[in-house]
Amino acid sequence: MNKLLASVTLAVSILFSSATFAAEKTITLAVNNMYCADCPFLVRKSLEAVPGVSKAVVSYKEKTAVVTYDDTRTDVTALTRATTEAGYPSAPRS
Ligand SMILES: [Cu+2]
Repeated sequence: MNKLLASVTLAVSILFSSATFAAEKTITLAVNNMYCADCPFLVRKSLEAVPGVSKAVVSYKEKTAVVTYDDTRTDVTALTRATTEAGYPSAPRS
């Protein structure tokens, strides 16, 4: 009984952790070419269109995009490509 309970608990915790922390990552990109207050909107839309991106917060003032994404579905290259194709070349901020 204890053994069964332990394996059920283990299974549930594995299920839970993969669902809750599905390899979610956050990265800050330095974004070029944002010259007016409408630009951040376009940058955000381009990032949110990438499958796997759950959140993109773009700052016109800071010239950055903070992107939350599932790294099993997308990667940094896809994110920078998306903004670049929208007219805003970006790179991970060091
Ligand atoms: Cu603009």
